[in-house]
Amino acid sequence: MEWWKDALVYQIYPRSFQDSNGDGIGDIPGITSRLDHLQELGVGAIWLSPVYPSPNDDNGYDISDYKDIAPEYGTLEDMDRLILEARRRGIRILMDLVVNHTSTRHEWFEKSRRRIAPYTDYYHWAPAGPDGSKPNNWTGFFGEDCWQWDDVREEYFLHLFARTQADLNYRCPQVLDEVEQVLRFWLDRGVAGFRCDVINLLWKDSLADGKERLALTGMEHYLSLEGTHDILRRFRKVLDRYKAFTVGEAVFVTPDMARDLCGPERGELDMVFSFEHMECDQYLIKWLKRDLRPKKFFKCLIKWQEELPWNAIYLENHDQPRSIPRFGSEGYWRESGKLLATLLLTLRGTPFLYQGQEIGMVDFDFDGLDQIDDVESRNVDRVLKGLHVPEALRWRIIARTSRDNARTPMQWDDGPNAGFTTGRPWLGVNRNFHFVNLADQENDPDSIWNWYKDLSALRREREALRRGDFLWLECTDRVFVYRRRLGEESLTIALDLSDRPARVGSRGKLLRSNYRRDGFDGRLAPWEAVILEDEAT
Ligand code: TEU
Ligand code: CA
Repeated sequence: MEWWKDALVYQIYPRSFQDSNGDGIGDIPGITSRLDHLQELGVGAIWLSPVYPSPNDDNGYDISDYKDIAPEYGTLEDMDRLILEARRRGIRILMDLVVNHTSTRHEWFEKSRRRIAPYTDYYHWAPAGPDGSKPNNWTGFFGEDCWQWDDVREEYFLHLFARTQADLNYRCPQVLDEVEQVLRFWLDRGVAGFRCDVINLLWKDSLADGKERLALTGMEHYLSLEGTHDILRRFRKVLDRYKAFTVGEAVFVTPDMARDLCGPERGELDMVFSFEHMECDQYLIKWLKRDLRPKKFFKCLIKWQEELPWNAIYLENHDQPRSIPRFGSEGYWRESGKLLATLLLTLRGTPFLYQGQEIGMVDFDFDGLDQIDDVESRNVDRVLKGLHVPEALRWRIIARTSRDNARTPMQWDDGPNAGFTTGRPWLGVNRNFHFVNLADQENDPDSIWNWYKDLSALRREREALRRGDFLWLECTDRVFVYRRRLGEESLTIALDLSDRPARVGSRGKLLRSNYRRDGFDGRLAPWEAVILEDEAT
């Protein structure tokens, strides 16, 4: 029953996880060869970022065939084997469902642009205005405008993301049928469910002009609308037959919107990824970063803990910079890495761990834009260049926020290319792999890796950590103290997110600390995290 409330989910970015054939690109046999690592960590499910055929303009989020595996990642047989081998280790597989858009190389698009039935209206097509102007004033997510002219059809098509990611038109009933077939295709092969990409954008109510905004003009025409809820309830009917699980990536959601997407009575999603806690270190948009204000961060976490019965908990994914430089401190790399692990594994909800986080991987150490692959980063650089922003500043902006920070290859050991590939890696390996790698940390009882393993086991042992209530006790500009309680079982977690010692009011039997100490007297060292067993009152 609701296995996903007890599971730790591990996200794999296949391109960067493990290469098995020396072409420099991670692949499915590579993942299968590393399943023991995940089993040791106590992982209950893997979310696989897309492995379908794709021109890779957005690394697989531009899909050209939903029912196959990209040749560089392997074959359907490799996928079947991964599902089987994972199952043998008690690990479920979640596929990435990217159905807001397809690649413009998808057969549906190729036919739609030629007005071949029934594909004619699979996408949002619109003619140019009298002066050749775009159909509306909307702006896109990737720093470019969201209408692309198609010479074949002689109309514009809508793309909220990259120019080669055309938005599907859910007003056309066949589109929904197609997606339901995709769901069944993978569920029949034994996957346990889906992570649903930008799922709250599916339904566009009209293509009318939007309100001008700094970021994303037009979003009132597609953000979490009733049409999307209807689609999700349709999907649910298919999913229920397989008892399948879904987590939706929901951009710009408020707690109210999130509840409507995943409240248990809604019959839509099981949980969502919300973004508000990832916005505590920015001015207005993600490219304008500022120092983290811990109190704002804690308050945001508290708000989402209190307002949603259950949610996905995460600090990293393939779109975000690494968490230690961002929410922790590189000066206290080990301590803050363990503190963030503690936060992730003791909040109420399903924790999602991103590959490399379990060994404290940090942002890339690239020197310039030519080492960056990400389409979003490149677009944003182009836009900034157009605004005459000098190169050094452009690089600072991109380096701090680029999605490639999270996409550098997994650091397995201190051999060539960190054990990721015997060939030339598709994206640079961080040079710190000589001292940040799994093999070393396996041999070090005090490592971040062993801390994750230990806490993951503690979470499996202590039902209060999984199913217990959440109650916050202290929240200051650096200290966060909260309690998880279920029946008689009550645990208190106290965190100091600063380079200075702190005092908290809680006492109790010390279960864990990321410092060596015997008992707890209310004093926290810099970046200390403690878990206390509350004495019965
Ligand atoms: O991301 C959607 C999204 O809105 C952002 O997280 C995005 O990465 C960017 O930060 C916007 O500024 C999802 C996927 O996770 C991402 O990898 C894809 O590129 C995107 O959808 C399109 O499929
Ligand atoms: Ca490969």
